[in-house]
Amino acid sequence: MEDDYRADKIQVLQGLDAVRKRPSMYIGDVGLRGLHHLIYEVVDNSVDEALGGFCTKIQVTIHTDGSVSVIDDGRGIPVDMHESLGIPAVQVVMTKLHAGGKFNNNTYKVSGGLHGVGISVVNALSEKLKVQIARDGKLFEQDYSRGEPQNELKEIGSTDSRGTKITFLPDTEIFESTEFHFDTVSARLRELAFLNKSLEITVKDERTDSEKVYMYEGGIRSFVEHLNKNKNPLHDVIYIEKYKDNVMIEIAMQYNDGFNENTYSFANNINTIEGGTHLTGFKTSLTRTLNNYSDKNKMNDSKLSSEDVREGLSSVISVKLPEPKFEGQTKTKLGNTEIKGLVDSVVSSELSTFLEENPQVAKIIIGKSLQAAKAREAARKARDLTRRKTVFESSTLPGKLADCSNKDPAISELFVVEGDSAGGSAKQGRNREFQAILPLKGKILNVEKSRLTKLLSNDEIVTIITALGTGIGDEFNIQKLRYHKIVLLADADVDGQHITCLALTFFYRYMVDIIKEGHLYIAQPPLYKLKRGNSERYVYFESEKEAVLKEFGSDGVGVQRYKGLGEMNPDQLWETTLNPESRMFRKVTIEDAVKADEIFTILMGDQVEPRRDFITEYAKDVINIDI
Ligand code: 0RA
Repeated sequence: MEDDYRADKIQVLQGLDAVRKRPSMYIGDVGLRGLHHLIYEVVDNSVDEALGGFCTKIQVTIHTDGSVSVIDDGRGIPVDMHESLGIPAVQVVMTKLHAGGKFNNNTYKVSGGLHGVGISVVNALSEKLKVQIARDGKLFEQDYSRGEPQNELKEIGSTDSRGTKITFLPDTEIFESTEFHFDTVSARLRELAFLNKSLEITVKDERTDSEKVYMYEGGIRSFVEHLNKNKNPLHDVIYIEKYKDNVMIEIAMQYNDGFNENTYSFANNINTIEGGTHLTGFKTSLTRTLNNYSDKNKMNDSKLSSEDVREGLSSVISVKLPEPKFEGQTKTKLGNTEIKGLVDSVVSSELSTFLEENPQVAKIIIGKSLQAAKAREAARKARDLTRRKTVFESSTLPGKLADCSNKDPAISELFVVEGDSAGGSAKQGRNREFQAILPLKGKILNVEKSRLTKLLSNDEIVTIITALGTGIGDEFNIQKLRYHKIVLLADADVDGQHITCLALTFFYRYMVDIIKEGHLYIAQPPLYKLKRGNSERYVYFESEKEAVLKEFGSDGVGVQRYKGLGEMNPDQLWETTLNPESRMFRKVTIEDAVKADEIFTILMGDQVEPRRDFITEYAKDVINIDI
């Protein structure tokens, strides 16, 4: 106890110099991710107010000067004097690391969670920050710059509302870029609205005059409906909500007629991408509960596996607990051991009650799982019959693969190239020391519509898997990956985008770890070559073209438009697309897995309407979406 007390004291007294010296220690990095983290950090404090029942609305605005404001209708940050420090409490919150925790004894603090470091970190990393507080009938205001107060907290008027408004301008001395992305911000805010039912979150972008309002009475039930929006759900969403041992447990689940599992887990509103004890508890319990039910009702004689019961399942697991421990490489794995048993017991009792009370839904779910079990068994038999060693383990690499000579995966690159002719150019143009080329014929199979069994009978797919070396399905092993950069290279036209999208679907569905570990890239071949006299310039984006034309002057400029990769000779392909010094790659991330899944489903699924709407809306840049 005494030690805790001392630690607290030390934390409160720590200033912000450390934050400006080593920002990445506090916000992860100083790239786009870290930049956006500033907004989330401020919003998390408002969400904490909402979790305590004091706040119902949060409004986030991106202003034209690049600053952002976050307004909430919570209690307002306290303004009374801090006893020992002799400054207003708000100034403590703004200038001392971890100060928030001292006052705010909400049970589930979200701020202070992942990188959770408190508003003071945002203050330290902002060129300017203004805090405005409405509290006790009065309005207060104070300004800061790079963490330093620029004036004393002033009372500037009276009001009958309450809340906090924080406006900050990220520091260009710290961040690589200070331009916020509306889509990134609004995706996270929508997620927060799903996770905190009835909380209204508005996001505005004054640069483009756009606005979105998110408010879900159904909370994660609405989240699951959203996940299944473009699929064919088999029943109404099943929802479990239970408060036990100081932990709030919420689960929403719904099966659809597809084959993919779509599970999202959260702890204190943080997306636990690496899973953890809450997810394990849920999976274990789901398998056991469904097996118990089907045994009891004599619905099958063989056991359903954990995979069987999750085929076609969309689900969201959200827990809120007092002291979350985050582990794993990206600190997104919930480590609290007591949570596994807790979730397990809650799901067991609630779900078995649900099944007893809704036998017709139970029948659908068990039937669906049984089908999955049969398909899996058939696939296993087929595999065992045709080969002792799987195709993927065999040492023969596909004939079409022009492998690189270096065998070190860390420096090896695999280019998956659309079409034999472009493949030919790429083979000649590459650096064969570390660049391998795999040309693919036509379109690869639409994996959204196929089960693994069918996938394995498709030549192009098998070729990719063999070249990668990882195997697939139960046998997938990322340790065996032969190239740490896998680069999709297709024409910059609609067909090319379609092929890229198909390939992304394949990786997303069957080798998601390759994306998660950052091994997948999309190459961006140039759209034009502009030439004047001896100067040449490749142009990769439509928006760049005008500027280059201006620079070159209007007359005597040759404009060559590349319609396909095949139009480039091997040297040009090297120079524009393969050469690490000059090429343009886009790393594929799962920044927004919900959105990625939506896109894949719309583009690949069997519902025609949403696909047409989507393509009409995004026709120009179907794959230019943050995935
Ligand atoms: C400390 C204590 C209290 C509220 C807050 C901080 C608070 C912080 C932020 C940040 C953004 N919005 C906020 N709203 C509240 C509780 C003080 C009390 O008991 O009234």
